[in-house]
Amino acid sequence: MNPTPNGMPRDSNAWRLLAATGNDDLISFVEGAVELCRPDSVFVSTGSPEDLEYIRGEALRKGEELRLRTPGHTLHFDSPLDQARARDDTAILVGPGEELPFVRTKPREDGLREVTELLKGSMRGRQMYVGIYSLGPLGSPFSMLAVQITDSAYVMHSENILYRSAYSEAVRAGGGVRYLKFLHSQGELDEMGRSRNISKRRIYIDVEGETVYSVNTQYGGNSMGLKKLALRLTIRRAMREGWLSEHMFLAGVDGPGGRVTYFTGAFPSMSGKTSTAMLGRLLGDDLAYLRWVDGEVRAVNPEAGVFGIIEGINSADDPVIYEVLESPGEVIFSNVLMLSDGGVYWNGKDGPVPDSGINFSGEWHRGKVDQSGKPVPPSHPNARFTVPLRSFRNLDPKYDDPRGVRVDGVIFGSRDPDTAPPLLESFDWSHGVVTIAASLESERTAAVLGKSGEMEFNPMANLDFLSVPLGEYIARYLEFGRRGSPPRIFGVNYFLRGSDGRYLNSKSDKRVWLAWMELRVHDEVEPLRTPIGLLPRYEDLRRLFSSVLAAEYTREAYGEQFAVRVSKYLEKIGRIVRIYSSIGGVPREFFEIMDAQRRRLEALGPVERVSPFEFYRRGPGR
Ligand code: SPV
Ligand code: MN
Repeated sequence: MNPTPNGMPRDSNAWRLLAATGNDDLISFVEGAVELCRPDSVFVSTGSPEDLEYIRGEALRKGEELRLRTPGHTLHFDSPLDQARARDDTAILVGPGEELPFVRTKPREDGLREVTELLKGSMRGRQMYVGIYSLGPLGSPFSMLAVQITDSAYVMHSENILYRSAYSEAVRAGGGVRYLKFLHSQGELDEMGRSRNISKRRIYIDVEGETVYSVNTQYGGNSMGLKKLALRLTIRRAMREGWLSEHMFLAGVDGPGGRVTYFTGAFPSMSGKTSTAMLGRLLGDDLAYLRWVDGEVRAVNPEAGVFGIIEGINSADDPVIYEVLESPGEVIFSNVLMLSDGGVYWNGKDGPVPDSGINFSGEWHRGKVDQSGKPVPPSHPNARFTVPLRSFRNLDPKYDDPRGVRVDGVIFGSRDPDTAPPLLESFDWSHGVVTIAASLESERTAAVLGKSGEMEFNPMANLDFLSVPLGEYIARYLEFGRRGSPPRIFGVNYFLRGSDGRYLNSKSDKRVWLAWMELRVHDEVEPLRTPIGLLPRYEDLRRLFSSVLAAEYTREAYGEQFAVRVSKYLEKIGRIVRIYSSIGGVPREFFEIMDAQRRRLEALGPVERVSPFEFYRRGPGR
């Protein structure tokens, strides 16, 4: 089939499937993409088992994925220059005069012109795949319909795993729905099937048209529209409509007496989000939509799978994920080391480092260095696995409930070496939003291109995706909490270091933190009031370390971990207030709360830190 310049042949199956939706906006989007990209043919997926199988087969046949030894396992490689989200090539397209602090923007007309030029004829000789998905459980008031167009079977295969196919829903919904729209092309490929023109990689988010264009890239975070590209669009919808679209996991935590309490948690990429979600009853590991429903905050996961970081996953620390990665079943590995026996290895996997294999850099052997003499690890630090949620044995049956689950706690995690304690609770919603969530700073990791290790301001772990002015986003967050009795807000930091540079906590300590938060939500444990918020008390942690981990917890460990780092906190307040003073639309309440926190800390005197036991003596404080 050769599409005419005027779009798809009317006698094609693809056309019939599209026309059946009766949605003009959807149809003209696909037709426009066909005209622009000039594919040889168009495949519209209905999400049927046959259609899903067809895409799996295409990914293998075209070499976008390689078959591995374990049934259902495949492997995909991205270009060495295309291993993470590309901030510098990503922009939000804005109208005249519109400004978004901290986020790359580009004038809308220029951006559309540029990306249209790059997409022109990009699918010649290829098939175009069209997938329709629901972000969120089918038929849920939380959910939105989205359409992905791509010339990559790997991208469509990934989205078939990560999202709920919704073709029938689209037919039912008809012309009345507004789709989120995504158009992706890998662009020209090199001999290994990787995007060749990485210097012309562009990811442009047209918020006005609720359409995202992505070209000359394959890495999932840049190419899969429904993940982080959709997040830019849904944040805007959420703000308009009074709900929250967040970079958060969603999980249930078991409490006493068979009780399950649900939490969401926002962490910058590679800072413990997935591993925290895995400790509980999993509903989602990356994204959550939160809404007020009948007087309570409820949430769903827009996704149906996990695109997770594989580095460091081993059977002791991450038994649930490890089991999935070692068992037959649908898994796409990306950018790990492929061994000659069809197995894979990733950095930190159980067992010895293999001698050789093939990885994102080509042939690999132990000791390999790159052009600059730097060692090339077996797998890229941002190597990933893509699996359906239903593969996890800790999946919560409510993950697909159209009503979502009631959220009682919201956790914000940072990767902070020297300021935030391992765990704290805010005094209330506003205090948490301002001093924990909006003040989040974290070390940069390999999940975005650039130098790892530098501290970055990352409010709500959502900064990369903020398509709305930060000041307004904060204002909406504060308002959200005033509409009823909101969830508790907690801060966690798994990366606090001692003066010798060593981490003060072990990986398993987060189980104890979760247990404490679960009890706090139900007011079953007393907190310690300090100037920065509510800390756990030593006696309670000692009891929980013993019951949860069968471990001892010493007064010394507690004293060191939970000291209030006064001078560091004051510096942080200075930095954060400077940032928010430089942008518009920040509510006055924000500065008042920061000021009050500063005054409480200053009242402690010119000290570097104060032991938590000091606050026992001072009584409940103010
Ligand atoms: C993250 O980096 O936050 C991810 C993976 O969840 S990506 O799709 O690249 O955003
Ligand atoms: Mn993420």
